[in-house]
Amino acid sequence: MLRILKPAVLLLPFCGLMAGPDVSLAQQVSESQSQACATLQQLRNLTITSASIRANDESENPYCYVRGIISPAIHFHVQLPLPEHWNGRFLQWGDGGKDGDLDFANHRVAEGYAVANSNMGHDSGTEPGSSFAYNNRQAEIDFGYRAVHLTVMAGKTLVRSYYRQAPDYSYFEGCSTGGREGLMEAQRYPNDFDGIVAGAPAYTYQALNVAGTWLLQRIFRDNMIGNLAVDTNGDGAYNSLNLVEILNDKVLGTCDANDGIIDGVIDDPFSCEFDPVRDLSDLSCPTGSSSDSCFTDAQMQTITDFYAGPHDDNGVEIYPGKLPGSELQWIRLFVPHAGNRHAPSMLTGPAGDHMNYLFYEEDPGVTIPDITDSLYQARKGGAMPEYSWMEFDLNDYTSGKADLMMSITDATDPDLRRFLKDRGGKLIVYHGLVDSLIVAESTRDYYDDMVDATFAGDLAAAKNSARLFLAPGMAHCAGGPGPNSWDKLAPLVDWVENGNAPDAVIATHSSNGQVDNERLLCAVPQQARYIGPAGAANNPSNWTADNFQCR
Ligand SMILES: [Ca+2]
Ligand SMILES: [Ca+2]
Ligand SMILES: [Ca+2]
Repeated sequence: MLRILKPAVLLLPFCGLMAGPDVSLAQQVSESQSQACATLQQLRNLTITSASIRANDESENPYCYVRGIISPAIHFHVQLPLPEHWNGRFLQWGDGGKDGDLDFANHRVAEGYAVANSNMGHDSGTEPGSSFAYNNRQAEIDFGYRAVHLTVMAGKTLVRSYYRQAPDYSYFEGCSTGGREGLMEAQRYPNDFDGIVAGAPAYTYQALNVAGTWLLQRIFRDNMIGNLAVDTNGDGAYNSLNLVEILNDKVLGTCDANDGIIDGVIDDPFSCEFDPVRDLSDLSCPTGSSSDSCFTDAQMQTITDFYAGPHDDNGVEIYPGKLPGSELQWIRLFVPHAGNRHAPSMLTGPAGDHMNYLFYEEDPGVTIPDITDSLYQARKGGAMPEYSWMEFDLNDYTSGKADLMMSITDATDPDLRRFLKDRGGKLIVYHGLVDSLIVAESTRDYYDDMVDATFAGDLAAAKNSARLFLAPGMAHCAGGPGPNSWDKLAPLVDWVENGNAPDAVIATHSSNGQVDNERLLCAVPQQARYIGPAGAANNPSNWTADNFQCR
């Protein structure tokens, strides 16, 4: 064995130089450049576990890749462009979902940013979903706010050591959980960044998980009596999604044209007056029957619940309902059907185990064996009692049982004076109007509250520091029937460094790689109005940014 192993070991360095990606790395990086990166392992007061040159699949330029640990369980990494490629900026890259891993932002590294990200204090490989938070307050605090801030501190320390200067500017970019992180930073650590872009922020973290769990309960109730997918041949598989399509068609028929353009997108869903009971009355099923072309009373109740959102037994709204026009987004997230094996992504993802581990001060129990089994009776007692999402009582939210966890996970403080005024920071918030995971109405509410608390209600003054962009037809952070793609960071950098406040950004929608719709997204309260060729607003060839104006 030794005879075979020995030459192989001796050959390894040569293999590294003569084959694979290391060839180009060796050619591009000098010994002193490699050494400058590796030296970061010696940094005092930080636990650095590795530092070496790496290739970037988004760039021809390799970069210095650093990993480290912050006690007790935060793992972080920093992507440092070589000194001659650094643009002088630090970027904290936001996380998604419950995170638990290291996220790369190779495209930003290619642009010259020094980028940091953490696992938020837990490893999703060993503790998937919310399970990291089972009787673990430290992990909850790290997930809530501590991991991001300390990663920023570590990242800036590495920047100073590697480039021998502090970053000229520091930014945060993220969506969803990343959006929550951005607002959390603005509220708790106002000196970390010069600019923050927070997309679809999960900032009312507990309330939105109440909403997700409750909507699952509504659609799974009584063995799925109100399911919006239909089992058309009685074989137990909910195979048809026709009713959701009909509902969406009805909503678009009521409100799509209100903005002057029939394009499958409702520019202002807040003013869309769609009443399912009234507007679907001609489509109710004859008593006792069911098909995929009519709505039963139970299905009508589900639809009403989705638009209304969760309220406690005293009628207090816990979270806004879904906006009209978002119906097709409900399918993937909430509707059990054959195409998702009756396991919608809200159940297998964020809401399925949230109440087990991340909601109560003391966790009520572990997840049931099969999370999709809504009829399962959780076993109580013993060392590992079970708890099913079906038994969650939303009154626990308003009665204060989530108060401790809200103080850790929620980023609801509307007073941003320290960040926006004392620090002079800039904030861009964006949210898609057909986002059905996190509802844009909640983000609009935060922006309004922030204007009140930080600028005494003066919107014009607020817009000098913080702008909100609502994207018609955009789903959760990306996708959807409306324009949903643009560079989220570039307008913020231009604002911070050149004083160019963004009145609008140009967003595109693509099908099969081709842009087929382009619009201005306007800073609230303005909206994009068509100013193109008269009488031709419905012609898709006129859906270009220069045919619109913010008003
Ligand atoms: Ca991460
Ligand atoms: Ca429209
Ligand atoms: Ca817990």
